[in-house]
Amino acid sequence: MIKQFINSIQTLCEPDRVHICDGSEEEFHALAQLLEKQGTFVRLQKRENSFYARSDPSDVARVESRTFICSENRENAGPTNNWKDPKEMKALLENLFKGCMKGRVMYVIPYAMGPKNSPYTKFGIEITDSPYVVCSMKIMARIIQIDEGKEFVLGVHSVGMPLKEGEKDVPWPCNQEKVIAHFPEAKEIWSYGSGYGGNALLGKKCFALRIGSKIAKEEGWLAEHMLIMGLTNPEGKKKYIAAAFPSSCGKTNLAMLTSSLKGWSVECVGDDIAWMHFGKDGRLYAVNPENGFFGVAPGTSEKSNPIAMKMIEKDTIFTNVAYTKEGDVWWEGMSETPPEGLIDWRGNPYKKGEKAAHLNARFTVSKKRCPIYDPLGDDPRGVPIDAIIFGGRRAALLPLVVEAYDWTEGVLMGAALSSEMTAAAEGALGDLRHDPFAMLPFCGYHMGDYFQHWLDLETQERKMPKIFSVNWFRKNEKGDYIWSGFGENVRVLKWIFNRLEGSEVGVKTALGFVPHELDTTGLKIDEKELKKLFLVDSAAYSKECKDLLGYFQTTFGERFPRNLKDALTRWQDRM
Ligand code: OXD
Ligand code: MN
Repeated sequence: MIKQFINSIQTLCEPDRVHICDGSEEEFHALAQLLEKQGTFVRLQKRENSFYARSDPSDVARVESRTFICSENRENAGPTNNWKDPKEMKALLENLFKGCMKGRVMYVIPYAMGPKNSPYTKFGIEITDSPYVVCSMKIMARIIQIDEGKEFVLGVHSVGMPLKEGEKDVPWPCNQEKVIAHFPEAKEIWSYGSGYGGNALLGKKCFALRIGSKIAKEEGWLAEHMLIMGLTNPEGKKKYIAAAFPSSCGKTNLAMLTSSLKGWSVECVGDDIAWMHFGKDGRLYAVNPENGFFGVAPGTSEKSNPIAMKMIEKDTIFTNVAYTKEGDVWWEGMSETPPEGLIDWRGNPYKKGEKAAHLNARFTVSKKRCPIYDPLGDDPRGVPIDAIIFGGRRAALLPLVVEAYDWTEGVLMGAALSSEMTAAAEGALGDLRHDPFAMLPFCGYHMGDYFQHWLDLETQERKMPKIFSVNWFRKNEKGDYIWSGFGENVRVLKWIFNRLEGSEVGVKTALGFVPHELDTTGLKIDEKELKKLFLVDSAAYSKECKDLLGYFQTTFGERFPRNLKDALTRWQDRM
C-alpha cells in the first residue's frame, strides 16, 4: 500500500529520481552539502555544524488563508477553517502536482511523531522535493524505516517549481500559488508552493495538530498547541504543566525558563505540541510528538532564554535571521546594537530602521541539544500533567494569573483566549483576534465540537488537571509592560505549584482565584502596579463577556456547548 502510494506520487509528480530517506547523519551531511552548493545553505563559521538559509521574501510564514480542511461534509470543518470539497480539492491538486517535481529529486521521509515504543506514537510519510525540508524533518521528527510503522498519515509536499532541462535552480524555490490541504477522513496532507515551516514540515502543524486533533477526537484524547514543562520546588518535588499560548507568544521561553527564585527549576519536555491521554490511573499523561524545536529567533537572548542560546550554539539551522561578516547569525534582541557589516534577512546590507531578521525568523534544533531536556522527555508513558495553563497576549483586562473554579470554567478560559496578532502567520500585527485554545489555525474539525470534546473528558474517575489563565503582557497607562516576564514568570509558576499542593491562598474573583500574595522577593515592582496585575475590572470584563457571547454565538451557533454558555453566564453574574 505504501509502495503503491509512493509509485502513484512519482507518476504524478515526475521527479528525476526517488530517494528513500534513512535519517542517518551521512544523509544529512550529504544533503547539507548539496544545499550549500545550491546556495540555500551557508555554513556558519562561528557555529559547528550549523547553517544559515534565507527564504524567498514571499515565503516567510504559515499561510492560513490558503490552508484548507477538506472534510466530506462542510459542516465538519467548522466556521474557523477554510473548506473545500475533497473531490474538488483533489482535482485542483492533481493539476498543481502534475509534473511539479520535474528536474528534482523526490524524497520519501518515513517518520514517527512521539517517543520510541510509546502506545501514543503515530507514524507519517512525507514526500517532498525539498532537501531543506528533509534536513529540517531530520531534526523535527524521528526518521524511521518504512516497515517500522503501521498506519501512516500520508503527506505530499512540493515547492511547486519544476525545473526545465538545464534550468538553474534558485536558492529558495517556491510558488506564488500556495495550497495546504488536509483530508481528515483519509488522513492525508497535500502542501504546494511553500518551503517554510509549518507549511512544509508536515509532521508539525499539519499532522500533529490538524490531523492529530481529528484523530484525538475520534480516539478520546487531546492533540494540543501546548508546551510541556517540569517544575521542581526547593524540596525536590516535581510537577508537570502543559501550557497553550498563541503562536509567537513566548512558549519556547517559558518551556526553558531559567528560574529567578532560588531552589525552583524548570525542565523542558516540549515547546509547541502536546499529545495527552488519560492513563488507567485517571491522570492525564503528555508526550511531545516532536523531536526538535522550531523556535522564533528574534527576541531570543541571554536575558529572555539563556538555555536556548546555549542550545543553538551548534547543530542548528537558522532561517531568515541576519548574517554577520564573521560568519555568524544575529537578530533583534540578541544584543543592544547590530554588529557592523550585517547582512539582513533579504540578503542586503543592513540599514538602520529596518528589520535585520524577519520577525518570524527561526532556529531549528534537536531537543537533544536542550541543556535542560527533561529526563522523562522520551518516556513512552508520557509525563503526568497536574496543571494546564492558557495564556494570551493582552495589553489590558486579563490578570497575571487566575485559577478556574472548575473544569468547565477552565475550558471556557481556553475557549475565551484571544491575543494580539504576531508574525507567525500572515496578518496585521497587533490586531486582537480570538484564538480559542491557541488552536484557531490548528483545529482540524468543527471548533464547537472541539469545545464539547474538552468538556466530555471530565469524568468522576479521572483526576482532572487544574486550569489556569495567565497574561504576561499587561501594560500600564504609559504603555510599558507591568510584569517583567521571562525568568520572573517562575513566581507565577510557584503560586500555581503551591495551589496544586493546597498550600497557597487564593482570592475569589468573578473569574476564579487570583493570588493573595505572590513571591516578589528581590523583584523591583511597585506595589500599586502589582495590585493592578490581579485586578478583574468588573465593568470592562462584563463587556468582554458580552463580546465573547456574541463571538461564540455568531461563530459556532448551535454547536457552541450549552455548558460553556452557562459558565459564561456565571462569569457575567459574578461581575
Ligand atoms: C509555530 C506556530 O511555528 O505556532 O509553532 O506558528
Ligand atoms: Mn506553534
